Amino acid sequence: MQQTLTLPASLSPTLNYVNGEFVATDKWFSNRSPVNGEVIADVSEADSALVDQAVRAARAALDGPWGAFSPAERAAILQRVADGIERRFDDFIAAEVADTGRLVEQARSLDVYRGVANFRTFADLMKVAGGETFEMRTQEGELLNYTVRKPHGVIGIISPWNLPLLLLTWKVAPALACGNCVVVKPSEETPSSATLLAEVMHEAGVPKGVFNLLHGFGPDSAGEFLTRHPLVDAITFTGESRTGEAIMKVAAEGVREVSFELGGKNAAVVFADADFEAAVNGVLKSSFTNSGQVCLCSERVFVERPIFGRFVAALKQKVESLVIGYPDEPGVGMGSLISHGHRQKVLSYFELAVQEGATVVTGGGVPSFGDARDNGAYVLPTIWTGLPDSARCNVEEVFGPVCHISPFDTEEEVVRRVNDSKYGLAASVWTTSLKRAHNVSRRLHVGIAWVNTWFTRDLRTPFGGAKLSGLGREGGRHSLDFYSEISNISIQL
Ligand code: NAD
Ligand code: 6OD
Repeated sequence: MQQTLTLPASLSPTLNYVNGEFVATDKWFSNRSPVNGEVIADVSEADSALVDQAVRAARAALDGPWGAFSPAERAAILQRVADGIERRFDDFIAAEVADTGRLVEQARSLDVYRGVANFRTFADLMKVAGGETFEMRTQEGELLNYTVRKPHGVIGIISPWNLPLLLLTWKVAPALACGNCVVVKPSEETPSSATLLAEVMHEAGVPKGVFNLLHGFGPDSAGEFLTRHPLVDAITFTGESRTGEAIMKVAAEGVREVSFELGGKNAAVVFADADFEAAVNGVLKSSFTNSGQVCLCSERVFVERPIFGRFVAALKQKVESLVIGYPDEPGVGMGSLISHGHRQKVLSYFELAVQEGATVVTGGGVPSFGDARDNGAYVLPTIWTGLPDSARCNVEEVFGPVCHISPFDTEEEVVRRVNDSKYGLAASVWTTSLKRAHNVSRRLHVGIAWVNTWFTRDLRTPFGGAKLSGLGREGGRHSLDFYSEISNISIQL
């Protein structure tokens, strides 16, 4: 089963999209399949001249027809973009799967599905977005205050490789809904679905310069050139916390606004009163979905002592029954990691865990297939126990299919241990006690706490992280607020 390892023909080679045209520079890099290590496309790397051209095109488009579109007209165009993704659903799945090695089923039900939903949601929200009004009496008479939303201008959007289309469109859709123009730089590991999105934007009649796409790397490449460009008014970034720190320093020049969704070291907390089967299946999902490469994945699992042994045994059995293989093979439950480089990082944590004294309950190595997949970026799903909370493997984000399980005795203790982290993105709590669900989830220092579920998303809700996990919130009106300049009009009546 290898047909999903090829890209739609229009992506060979993979080009930048600037001012309504697909363009190449004379610098190229290779997009390699993480499934078998083969080159699947050559990608044009944007140089600083092309980045400048893209940002200037975006600026100019603000003064063109786009600037005159009403919110309802912008919403209609976003719906056309959603229709366009739906029309080419299979191409998007092929692009996402070929770049990442993820399961076809996941690309269908999560990645591409959410790409469509992001455009539809922000189109709908923009149509009903209101403002604030305040009336007051002064000595001179009645004063009426009301707010209006204006676009910031040019938004620089930088996204990671782990959920490429989902995370890119999560930012592009609200930015355009609010009337901005965008210059986007997807991860160098995943240029394909973003390029298909450019094709859809083109077909949907998005005016030239409104959506621009640049390929390349971070430091001293397209990412850094974009964030440093003085005509970029605001930057929205998803990726590693360290990269966020670097971008924040750059954004300080010109006091530009930033929105950051960064790393995590998320916890799952399983109380003895939980629905046992639901909790085991929930943690299987929260630790191993997308080979553990979701910023929300639980790498720290805390299980109440009376059910600890039973839980470890049950999760081990489920993990060992996950079939690893080709993305479109029936019955496969886990694909590859994103790249050999990332596999090296994950394997270094597998080694470190042993040095730190972990018991390897299962996994800890690389699977062997006896075919081309041995050249891919696969690792075994892994469970550790026995490490102290202070071990590096319990402190640092691995971003792979791995979790450490520790026992706990009291609610107080587990809340303290979950919160004892530099990160604060997400947590999931498994319990049948309503009182405990409320009490524990509100005490966790995270941007989102799920109870008896994980990664279920209502796109109207705020999304983001505390501490090293991010800055600001996106989702619903929080996205509209970030992507708008809100002005107050104050009128003496
Ligand atoms: P990364 O930070 O290495 O790269 C992300 C993007 O930033 C890429 O497009 C990259 O080219 C670009 N980049 C890198 N250095 C840059 C620089 N100096 N200036 C401008 N751009 C630069 O992250 P990654 O490895 O692609 O993604 C994995 C990380 O993202 C994990 O830490 C994960 O937790 C995090 N993440 C967080 C969320 C969230 O919502 N909080 C979501 C997804 C991923
Ligand atoms: O669901 C979302 O909106 C979102 N931003 C998810 C992030 C997942 C991180 O990998």
